[in-house]
Amino acid sequence: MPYKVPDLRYAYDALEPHIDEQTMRLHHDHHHQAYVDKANAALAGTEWQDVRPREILTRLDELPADLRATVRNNAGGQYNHCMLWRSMSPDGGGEPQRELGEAIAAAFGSFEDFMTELKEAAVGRFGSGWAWLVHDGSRLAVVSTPNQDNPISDGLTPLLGLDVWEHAYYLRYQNRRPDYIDAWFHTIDWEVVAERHAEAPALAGSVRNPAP
Ligand code: MN3
Repeated sequence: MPYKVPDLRYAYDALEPHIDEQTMRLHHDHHHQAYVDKANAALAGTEWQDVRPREILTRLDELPADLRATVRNNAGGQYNHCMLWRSMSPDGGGEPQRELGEAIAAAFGSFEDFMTELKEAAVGRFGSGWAWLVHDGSRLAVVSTPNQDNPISDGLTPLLGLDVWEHAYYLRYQNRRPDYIDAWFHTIDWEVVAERHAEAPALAGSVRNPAP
């Protein structure tokens, strides 16, 4: 099955004023679509065409050398953006509760300390890339990646990804990446992140110890 761009669960303007409608239209309909089209073109007719992005990204070293960079960038673009749209909500923001809230406090000291660390990772990412909240199999951590790389390729389980490509914010925030990040925090759907957190230990184990 070729990859496809999933429909948003909310209207393009539903994340206003934090993320503007025009950015959402361009980002979802054009930037994300371009990753999907390039991934499908690269994978068509190969033994990898029916393998889901999540699995491909854990097995990049098995890909033929002439496919690897294209698939890494574009299957990565597909996986990262599917995660991103699901992570945002018009009812987002606030703080995670219960197990995820406690795990964040245990790993970072407090929710505010976590926000500071994620923002520093995102602001400090030179050029294009992402900042992530990940589960490493035992606890939470913040990492950043260049381009469309996903932490899953390093054996980590991503729970939340913050897109700091200029296409994610330039129309409204121009060069003010920190202002975009502050606004984006108001869109995070912590219930979705909590669901990923609940599933994370099993997923991390399966990546580290793949079935034969
Ligand atoms: Mn993007």
